[in-house]
Amino acid sequence: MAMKDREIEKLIKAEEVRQKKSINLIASENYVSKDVLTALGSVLTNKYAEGYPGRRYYKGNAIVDEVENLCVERAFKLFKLDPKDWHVNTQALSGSPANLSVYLGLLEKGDKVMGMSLDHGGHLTHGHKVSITGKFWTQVPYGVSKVTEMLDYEEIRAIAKREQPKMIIAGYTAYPRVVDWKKMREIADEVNAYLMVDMSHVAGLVAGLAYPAPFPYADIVTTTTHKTLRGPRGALIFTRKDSRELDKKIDKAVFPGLQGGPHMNQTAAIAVALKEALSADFKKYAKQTIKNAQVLAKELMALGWRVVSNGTDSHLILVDVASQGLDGKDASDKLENAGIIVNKNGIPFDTRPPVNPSGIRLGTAGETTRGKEEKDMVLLAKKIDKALRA
Ligand code: DSN
Repeated sequence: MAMKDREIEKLIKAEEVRQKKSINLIASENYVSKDVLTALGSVLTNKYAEGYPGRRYYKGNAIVDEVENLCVERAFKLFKLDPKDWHVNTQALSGSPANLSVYLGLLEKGDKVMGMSLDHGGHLTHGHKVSITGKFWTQVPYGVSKVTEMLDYEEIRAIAKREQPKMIIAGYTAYPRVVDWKKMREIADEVNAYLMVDMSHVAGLVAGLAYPAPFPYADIVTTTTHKTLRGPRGALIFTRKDSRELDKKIDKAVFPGLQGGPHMNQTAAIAVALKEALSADFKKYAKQTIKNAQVLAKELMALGWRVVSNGTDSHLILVDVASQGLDGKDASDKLENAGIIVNKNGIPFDTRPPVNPSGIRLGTAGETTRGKEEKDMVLLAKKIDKALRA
C-alpha cells in the first residue's frame, strides 16, 4: 500500500530491492513471512500493556492479553515444554535486554558470570567489558581449545572450579558446533551455579529438531526470535519453575526492572512465527539449513579456505581469511562488491583487533528460507572463492 511519506517509502522499497538482489549470508538474519510483517504493522502497536496478562496497569487490555497468552502457549508447544515445569516471558524487546533481565533478576552487582569471550564466539552480553553486563558484573571468560577450536569441557570445568561463578552461560554467536548441554549442566552443578543457555543462534534448529535442545539441562534459556527461528526481532526468556522462583524474579526484572510497556505488535508477530515453526515444512527447513552450511563449509575447504574447527554442525561457518593473506574487513568488502553479504568476525585466538579481525562469519538461515539447496551451495562456494581471490 502506498505511503504518504514518500521519503521513507522510497527507502523501504530500496531496501527491499537490496535484500532481493543480494545473497545474504549474515548468520543472524532471516526472511520473515507476510503474516509476521502484517502482525508487526498492525494496530497492536498502539496499545500500552505494562504488566502481564490479567495484571495490567492500563485498561483495554483484554485482547492483547489473548495475544500474549497465545504466544506463551505456542512457545511451550514448539519447544515441547510443560507449563507446570517452565515459565516463559515474551516481553524482552530483543536479545540484549533479555540477557540483561536474567542478570538483573538473579545476580547481585559484582557477581562472577562465566561466559565465552567474544573472540572465541561469545556475545557482548555474556560479560564483555564494553557491555553493561561486564561493567556491573565480573566476567570469567572461557574459550575453545587451541587444537580443536571446539569446547574443551575439562578446561571449562577447571575454570569454573577455580573461579566459582554464580552463573555459567552456554550458547554462542560464532560457535559452529553442537554444545554438550549435559556436560555444561554437570559443571554448573559442581560449582552450584545457574546454567543459562542463550540459544539465540540455534533456536530455529532446536525447534526443527535438527540441533539438541538445552531445556533438559538449563535453568534459564534465552533466545532471540529473528535468527534461525525466522520471526520478528524480539526475544523469549524460558525459566525453570521451582522453589527458587527464578521465573518471578526474571519477570520482575523485565517489567518493571528494565522495561515499560511491551511491544504487543512484536508479541503477536512472535506468536505467528512460533506457529509457523510448528509446521512440518519448518522441520525440513531446519535440517536443510544445516545441510547447506555443511556443504558450503566442505566446498570452501576444498577450494583452500581454512574453516574454523574444520566444519560445522549448525547454520554457521567461520572462515579464517587471514590464513590466505586477507583480513576480515577486506574479505567482507570484496564479497559485498560481488553481491554477497557477510560480517567480519574474530576467530579463536585472533591476533587482529575486533574492528578488523581475521575471519568472516557465514550463515545459511536466510538463503535456505529462499529455497537454496546443496547444489546451490557448491556454486556459492565457487562464487565466494572467486570474489575473495579477485
Ligand atoms: N548481532 C547478533 C549476531 O549477529 O550474532 C548477536 O547480537
